[in-house]
Amino acid sequence: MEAKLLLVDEVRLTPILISDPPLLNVQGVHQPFTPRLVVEVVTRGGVVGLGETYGDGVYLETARSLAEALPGRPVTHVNSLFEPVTKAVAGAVAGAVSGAGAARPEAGAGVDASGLRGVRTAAKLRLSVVSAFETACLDALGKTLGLPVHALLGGKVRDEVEYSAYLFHRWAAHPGAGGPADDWGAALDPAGVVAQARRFARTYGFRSFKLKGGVLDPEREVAAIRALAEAFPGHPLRLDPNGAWSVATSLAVARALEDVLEYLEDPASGTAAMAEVAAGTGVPLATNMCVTTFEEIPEAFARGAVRIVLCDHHYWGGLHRTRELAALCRTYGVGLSMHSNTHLGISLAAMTQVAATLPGLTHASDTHYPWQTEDVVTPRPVFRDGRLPVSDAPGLGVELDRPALEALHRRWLDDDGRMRDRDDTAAMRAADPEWRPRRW
Ligand code: GKR
Ligand code: MG
Repeated sequence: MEAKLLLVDEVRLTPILISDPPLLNVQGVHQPFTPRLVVEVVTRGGVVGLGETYGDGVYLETARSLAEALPGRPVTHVNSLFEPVTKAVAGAVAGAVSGAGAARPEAGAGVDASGLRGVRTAAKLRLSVVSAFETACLDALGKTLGLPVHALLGGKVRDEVEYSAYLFHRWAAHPGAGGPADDWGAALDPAGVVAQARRFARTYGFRSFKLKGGVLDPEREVAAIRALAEAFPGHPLRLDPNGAWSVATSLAVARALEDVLEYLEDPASGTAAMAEVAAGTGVPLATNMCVTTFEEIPEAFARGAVRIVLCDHHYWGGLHRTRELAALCRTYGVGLSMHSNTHLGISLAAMTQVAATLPGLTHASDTHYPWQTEDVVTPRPVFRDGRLPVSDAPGLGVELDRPALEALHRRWLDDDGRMRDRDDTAAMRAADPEWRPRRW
């Protein structure tokens, strides 16, 4: 193999808008359409590698700088590929981050307002973009060598990856006319949540269930988990209000559900509050909000704030760095699960490939994928018994559906700008102009 065939020839960036149902969270409601970004890294050998990440304006802007700088660099050098490039764009990104925070004052300066992934920083934003390029480089390298991505990460330790059903309180339709529709109907009480879980179990075979909390009063969310425990005795159950509760409320919920919860995810906001909750309950606490960077690990682990960290290759900076996080968790006896945000099949393939290589992945991974009615890969992945098979095909093992990509890009081009940045609070205010995020 001639080394120059592995040099990047061209990078194509395609921002898209994908249909998203009206799922409720502490920040508001999902918009009718959510931005994602598809990255294609083309090698001089003509091989195309795929990556996917958040598609909001600041991510796109950062991706454009990276895309310009990559041609001529080898896809094999994922450890050093991005450093000089990212330094060059750091200033621009820092400005964009403070700008985004300022546009959403109720979220607080520097707080991630739409993705609920903890504090928003320039470094994290940059890593979220780099991750899509890293994935695309690994996909291109794997396709060139005829090896799956998991082989490039040291090899799989399992043939299937287990996912959990991601349950949401939700409306039947988006407010106003014209948004996308689905046939799930509303779920705003325990019976609605159980019906949703039954459909997830019937259709996909999921055994483990996570309910997005921070939407209704905590007693009503406790009742929903109790109803799930009754409907699915012995199944792993999780509740995640994205830091919406005080320490006292978190402890009351933990007491009420201690006999049925697999874990309680981000009941309170920040390491100090999480440590206080952890000290007062035997229920394991998990997070994708107070441990989202390597810098946040020492304090959180030293204070015993969390027993499980949810990894996410997007904001941890790629598949290699996800494995570094896993090694740290293993060293400190902290469990590992996997976080998700609205995503398509390229990300799902990357999640599955890296999950297959993590011996310490002790919990079923989150995924929003069953909520998505559109995709840019073909054929669409199918969950059986709550699991996805780990592909041994070269690269990520997915094929781009170019007509679908073009259609979703056209939607992005035709948008008047309102959907290009995900803003769950603005979407909620379309229904209730006075609405403000609540805390209990
Ligand atoms: O999709 O509404 C949502 C979730 O709340 C998402 O934004 C979170 O990042 O799924 C995530 C979580 O586990 O916190
Ligand atoms: Mg969470």
